[in-house]
Amino acid sequence: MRLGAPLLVLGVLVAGTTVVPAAARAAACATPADFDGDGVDDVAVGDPFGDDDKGAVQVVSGGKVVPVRVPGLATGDGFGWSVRLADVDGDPCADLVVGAPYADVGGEQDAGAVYVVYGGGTRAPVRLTAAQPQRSAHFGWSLAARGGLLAIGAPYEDDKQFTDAGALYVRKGEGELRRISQETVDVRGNSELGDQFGWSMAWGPKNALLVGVPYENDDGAGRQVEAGKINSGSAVFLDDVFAAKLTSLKLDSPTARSGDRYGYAVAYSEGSGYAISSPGAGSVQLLDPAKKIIRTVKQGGKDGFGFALAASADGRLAVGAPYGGGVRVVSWRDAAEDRRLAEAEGLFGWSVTFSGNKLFVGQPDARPAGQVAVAGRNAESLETVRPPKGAQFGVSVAG
Ligand SMILES: [Ca+2]
Ligand SMILES: [Ca+2]
Ligand SMILES: [Ca+2]
Ligand SMILES: [Ca+2]
Repeated sequence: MRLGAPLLVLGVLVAGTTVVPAAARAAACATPADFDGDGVDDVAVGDPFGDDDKGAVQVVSGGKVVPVRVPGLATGDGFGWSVRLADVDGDPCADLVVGAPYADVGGEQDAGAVYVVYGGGTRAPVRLTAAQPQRSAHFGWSLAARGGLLAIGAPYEDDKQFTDAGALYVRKGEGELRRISQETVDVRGNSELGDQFGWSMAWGPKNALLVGVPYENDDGAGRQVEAGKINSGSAVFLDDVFAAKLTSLKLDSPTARSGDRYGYAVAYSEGSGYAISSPGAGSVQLLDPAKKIIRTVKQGGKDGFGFALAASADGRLAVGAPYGGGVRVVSWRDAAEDRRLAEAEGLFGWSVTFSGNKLFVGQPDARPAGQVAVAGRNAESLETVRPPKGAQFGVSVAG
């Protein structure tokens, strides 16, 4: 199959009706990670500066690299800055959730939008925005999705008078978005200048959500600004984001050092537990499902270790260190299983995701237009996926 062959046919919205091509109607998605209905698990790759700077997402399916189209993108939208693969609507096909955090919404510059692109080609894409779009909130900067659960980060959203304190939005199925910030009743912590609550998120068991707040300052109780340990970071566990009365737990940076950015990336693997990174310190905490810290993996802070995290279904964690530190794969259960992929060019490890037994690693700065490296579970050599056309292919990856 030729790279870039336009095989993916999405529903096209024409004058308010969805026109479904006959070929698309026949799509029968065979696995939970099959988006295009060819029976092969897919991985989505974001290129937010691709397609003449509107942003692009390509689906890697077997040997094919196929662009995903949505109508109405504008220059500078950053479509593909974040991406997740999940079955949002409960049909047999996986769907894509794509952030466009620089999209202008209702006249508000860079408020941000998120697209749900349904797999199988039977439904038109849906665009989600905040109920009150705010200039430079960057809604869609971060995403977490599992089945019908969707969380959307807007870490640059102002909360009350606190600039860039951050907020997140959650929904179940196709219901309304619920907004949560540190000022929401019973969420631990306070909104403060530049906290960037919602920078990272991971769904835990049931409706639990782990939220990274990497630019939080460790400054004791109460609300203080520009004091204490600047950008030491924190992480907030929300037990059930749809409960009428929220309950939560806040963990502060274990190092309490300025610039460690605890919570920069977070992950969860069912049955194994949570992971929370501190790229400034170059460390990643592994916690069990009861949120007890069981292990801290360290590599030092010079190479951005913990910049990106991805959890596999079988209890492995990939840790990206894109500034020259390669990627490490560690296990919640057994330290002897640790493995390392050597450093490679182009911000190798900027993004990571598992798909079945394979690990996909973004190299968005690789020449000429970014690439993604694919590692088999035990294979020594990496395969490389490149887009037919692009700018920084691999800024985000999702399997
Ligand atoms: Ca597929
Ligand atoms: Ca679906
Ligand atoms: Ca814009
Ligand atoms: Ca705070």
